[in-house]
Amino acid sequence: MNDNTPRRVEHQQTDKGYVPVYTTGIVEQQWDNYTATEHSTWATLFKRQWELLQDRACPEFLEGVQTLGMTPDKIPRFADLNKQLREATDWKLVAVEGLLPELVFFDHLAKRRFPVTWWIRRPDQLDYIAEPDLFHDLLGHVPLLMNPVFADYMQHYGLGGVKASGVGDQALIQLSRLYWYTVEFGLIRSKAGLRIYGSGILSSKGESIYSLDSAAPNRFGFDLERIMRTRYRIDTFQKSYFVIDSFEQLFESTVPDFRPIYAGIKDQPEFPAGDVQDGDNVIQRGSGEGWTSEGDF
Ligand code: HBI
Ligand code: FE
Repeated sequence: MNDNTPRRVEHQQTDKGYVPVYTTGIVEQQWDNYTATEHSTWATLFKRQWELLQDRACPEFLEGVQTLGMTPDKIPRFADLNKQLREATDWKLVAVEGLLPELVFFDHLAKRRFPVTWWIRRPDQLDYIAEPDLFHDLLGHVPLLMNPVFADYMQHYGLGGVKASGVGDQALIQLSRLYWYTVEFGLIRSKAGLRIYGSGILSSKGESIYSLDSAAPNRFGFDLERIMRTRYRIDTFQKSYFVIDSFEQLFESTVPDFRPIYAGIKDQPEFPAGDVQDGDNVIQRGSGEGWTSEGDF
């Protein structure tokens, strides 16, 4: 056991009873085993998003892709990306099979390791896949880890997760909403207008267009407590987006101790994904067109 051991882990039944399984979930990327089809899936998805994102993604993302040297030719080798990441922000990618137990995931982030799913989606899943794959993890999450302020936010988020797991399940749900509405589906104001920084949008053709252009969703100014009380969609485009002014604003939101916030909102009602409340910082009120009422997570 070393200092990479998470504090609370899964248990497994053995002939000695239930024993903790200490696992980081880390595997090898095994780059040589990718098939021509898999490289070609990367190429298709990368070209399509790169073109679409030129005037939609925030400048920090576009710069990150270029400095990392990601190209459509081949699925990137994590070891190559790690050289650039190490120099820029001292983050490191580790290959994993997929979703990790929450605390294991938080523990990686807290140590500036980002878990990247090693496998890529099948050719019939180009437009939608329910779980994170290599394309979502690499193109969606990794370029912004080259930005020092965003990189620090991600580490602090992980540290907050480790702490929240000692507070209780409600705190973990509230914290996961922060991840969802920032890291996965966040929008940011830039000099050139509204831009995307959330990985779930950056890796989706449909939502890259919808999140900025559609009149259907609400767009609110960033509000930590509001986010922590807001449910979200996992299998449709979002009904609400939260817009930050800068990555500094995002980082500063994770500096305070969240415990008084968890305590303060513990007995307050949560909000449906698409609702607008009195006192909301509304940038654009959604038309709600095309929404289904059921299905908030
Ligand atoms: N594991 N590999 C991986 N990637 C994630 O984004 C991830 C995870 N485990 C848990 C998790 N996300 C969620 O709990 C977030 O809300 C933090
Ligand atoms: Fe993600």
